[in-house]
Amino acid sequence: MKKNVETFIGCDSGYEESGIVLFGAPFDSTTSFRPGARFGSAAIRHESFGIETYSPYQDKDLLDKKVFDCGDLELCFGSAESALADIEEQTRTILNDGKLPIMIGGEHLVTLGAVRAVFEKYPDLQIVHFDAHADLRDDYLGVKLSHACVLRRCYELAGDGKIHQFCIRSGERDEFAFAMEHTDMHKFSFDGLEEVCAELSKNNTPVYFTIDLDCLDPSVFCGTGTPEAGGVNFMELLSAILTVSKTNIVGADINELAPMLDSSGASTAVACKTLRELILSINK
Ligand SMILES: [Mn+2]
Repeated sequence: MKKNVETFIGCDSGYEESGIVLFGAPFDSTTSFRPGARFGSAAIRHESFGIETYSPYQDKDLLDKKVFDCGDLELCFGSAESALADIEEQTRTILNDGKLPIMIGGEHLVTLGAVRAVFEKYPDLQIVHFDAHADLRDDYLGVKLSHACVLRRCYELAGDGKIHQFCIRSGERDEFAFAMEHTDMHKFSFDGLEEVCAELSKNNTPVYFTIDLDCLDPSVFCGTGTPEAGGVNFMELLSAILTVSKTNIVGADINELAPMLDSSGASTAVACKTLRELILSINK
């Protein structure tokens, strides 16, 4: 007899033997528009049984990899700082055990907790960021710890020119001005990604890879808090993930699925497939 414990499909190896560790960060307390991302990680795990473990794109199978899924963290909904501290601690533990963390959000602020721990281990860290939104506000309604500010907080750790942003098509004028000075922003598409990743690979630079699923067009992925027209399609995202996978990824996340906002379930299925391809693409 075995316990009936739900993991992402094909990710039920033991902790010791696994190179990749999945965990959920079900937090959405700073969502500005439509909440629900706190249910993202559980929905991805549950609905993953609707997809295959095998990827015909990569000719790889999750059953051939050792991946441990430790479920969702129990995060304090009222306190962003407390939730981030728990995410940071979890990420630090996984890294110290020589494993690669992949976090399933949650809203995008959760990325900051993981990046804090990854940056501590890899001070020369660079970040590859897919998103519709710049997320570079200094504060949002006076609050510094908001999903709208998450890359600005990451910038304060990583420094000038270390954050590579793609598909960005929404933000305040000030955020785009800030990006001109301080980040490597590529608007609307993945143009320039090959060159950025070639440069990162050349120097074996440690990379944290954060995918806000709202980089996808709402016609592909509408189950999200702040959908933004004019996004990329799934095959473009897949191709971009495979490009980033050639770099030295040391941590990753996918975030901003709010499953209840798409009653068809298609957005959750898209998130599951994206996560499968991300896991399979990482050579660990
Ligand atoms: Mn976004």
